[in-house]
Amino acid sequence: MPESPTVAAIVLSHLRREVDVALIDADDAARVRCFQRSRATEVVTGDRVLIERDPERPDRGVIVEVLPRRSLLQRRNRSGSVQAICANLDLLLIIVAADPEPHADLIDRYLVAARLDDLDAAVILNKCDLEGHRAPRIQSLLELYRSLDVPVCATSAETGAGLADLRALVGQRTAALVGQSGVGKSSLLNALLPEAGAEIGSLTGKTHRGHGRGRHTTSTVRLYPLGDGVIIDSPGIRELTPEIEDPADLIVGFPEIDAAARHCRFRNCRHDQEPDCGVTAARTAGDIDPRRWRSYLMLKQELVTGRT
Ligand SMILES: Nc1nc2c(ncn2[C@@H]2O[C@H](COP(=O)(O)OP(=O)(O)OP(=O)(O)O)[C@@H](O)[C@H]2O)c(=O)[nH]1
Ligand SMILES: [Mg+2]
Ligand SMILES: [Zn+2]
Repeated sequence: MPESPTVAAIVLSHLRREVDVALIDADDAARVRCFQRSRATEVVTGDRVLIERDPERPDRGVIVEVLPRRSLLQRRNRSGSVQAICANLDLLLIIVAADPEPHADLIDRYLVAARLDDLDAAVILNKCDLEGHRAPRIQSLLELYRSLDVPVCATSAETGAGLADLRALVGQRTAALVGQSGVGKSSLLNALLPEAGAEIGSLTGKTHRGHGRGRHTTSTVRLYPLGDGVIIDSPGIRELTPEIEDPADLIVGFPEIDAAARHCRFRNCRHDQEPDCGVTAARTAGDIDPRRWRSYLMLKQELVTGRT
């Protein structure tokens, strides 16, 4: 029997060894459930792959090759192992809301991951229909990221405010909705793409004990075509340790600290007790946000101890 020819496809989602893909450049844009041959590169949502369709059942296939990735968003698990989140991203949409209260350090960590992977990033304040978004702590948080040249936009999945801006921001790119649980990532996806029909957390659930904490509604990373671009919904997370080979590279996610460090007298300055330290000077002058500094130190500590 002749082998069936391989066709190109994009990975929509994957659960264990079952991978759902959509054919690229095929007349029918068919969806095919594929299995991965063991010992092959572990596929991840967003991967471009070559598949062989089952001649008997065209909705079934086998992944024969994972094509080279232009980016790979990864995190380090508590156990220390590296987990891939999605491949071939261009843009990280870091979603926050006044409720649940933002974990600012998580935003910093996403920005580090984005910089290291050469992705663009934006901070999106969703639920802007809620009064709480006007609170000074929320506004000053957004102001901080604006000052670091991170695009910031406000949306409401509920009223539709800002959705046109969000759609324009994605444009022809591949963007992932990331952030804490309960901020409205899946709600934004559904608002942009009603046919996505993603499950969203119930209001009663979210007002329960453990609000936005133990409760995660979305459980898999899933990709959807959005106009000429692509949007990926992902499960909410509480913690993120970006995968960084050299802890010294962490600084790319903290451009204000990096800029100040250029004024240190010593090249290997630890910005601690050293004389003529540019970072200490900038912190004293109030040019480095104290929370950002703590966030940087904590992440650095984590990366260093995680390796010993
Ligand atoms: N008021 C208001 N509520 C919203 C908005 N967007 C989402 N919500 C509500 O917030 C809750 C959580 O929404 P989800 O879309 O499930 O949140 P998620 O970020 O996908 O959560 P996970 O899948 O657990 O990561 C739901 O009760 C939504 O109805 C919004 O713009 N305004
Ligand atoms: Mg969700
Ligand atoms: Zn220094």
